[in-house]
Amino acid sequence: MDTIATTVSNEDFLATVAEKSDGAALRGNYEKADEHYVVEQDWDSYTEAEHELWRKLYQRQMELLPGRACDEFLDALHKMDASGGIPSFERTSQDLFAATGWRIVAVPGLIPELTFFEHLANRRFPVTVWLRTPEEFNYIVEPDVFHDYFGHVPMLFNPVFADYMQLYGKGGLKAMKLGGLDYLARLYWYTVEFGLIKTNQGLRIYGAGILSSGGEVEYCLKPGTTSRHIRLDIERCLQTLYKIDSFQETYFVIDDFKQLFDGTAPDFTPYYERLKQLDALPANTLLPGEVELLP
Ligand code: HBI
Ligand code: FE
Repeated sequence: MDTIATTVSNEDFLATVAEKSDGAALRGNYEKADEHYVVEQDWDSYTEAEHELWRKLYQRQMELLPGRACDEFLDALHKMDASGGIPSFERTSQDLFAATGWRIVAVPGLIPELTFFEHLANRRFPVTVWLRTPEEFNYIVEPDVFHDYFGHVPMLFNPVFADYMQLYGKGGLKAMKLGGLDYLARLYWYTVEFGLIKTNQGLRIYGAGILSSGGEVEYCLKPGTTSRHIRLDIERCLQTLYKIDSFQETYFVIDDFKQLFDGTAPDFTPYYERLKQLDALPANTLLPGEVELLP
């Protein structure tokens, strides 16, 4: 493992996240996690019922995503051949490393921001090892293996997006020193989790939070809803609050993945200084001059 900053102690982290997710204890088993919060995937421990649930989740998404997800996602997902059951992270990591130098690391669930950013900065994507229960088929609070693997990993096969994710990780480590973490979390939320991209055929989805969800795939591209679809401006995004437990009220749209990379390359320090003097914008804001991109 490459050099890593000191991570938050296990107890402090578990207490913090338990507090944040209003007391609900974390699902994962953190006992065997190493200092980078990495565990073994233990692929043999998955039950047939879990593989069957994975197939059902996968099948539901594949009924929704063609024509709505971006080609970069669909092409990579097809090559990953993960429809038959919960995949082995090791096997995928070999293909992913060959494509963009990224690897999957197995984690018990949510991990401290510092450790999370450290992994991204070193081209390691943390994927949760446990799968949701059948009762959580339509909605789950914490990211599980379906959200992390199905939603996030295919996009890491795209070289420009893969570079953006590493840049984001490095930016996260800096943001922690500058008190910019809350702002930067919004950029992650509105791009990596809920981002849309403009194509010749119309808007398409690249955000993992939508790609791995049931209802939001159709909703985010439906004309005439109260949600906004506006061109991504980094500083505007950093200032905008987001929704945790409902469909997004704003979707930020990029022209291409290079816009993400170029937008994240500059030093964000001046952005954070300016934003600290401003109020955050409500999630449904439309500022004068902003154009709605989904008629
Ligand atoms: N941990 N395993 C995991 N997965 C995430 O997506 C994740 C995390 N810890 C922190 C976090 N995301 C967010 O705070 C990011 O905005 C950093
Ligand atoms: Fe996610």
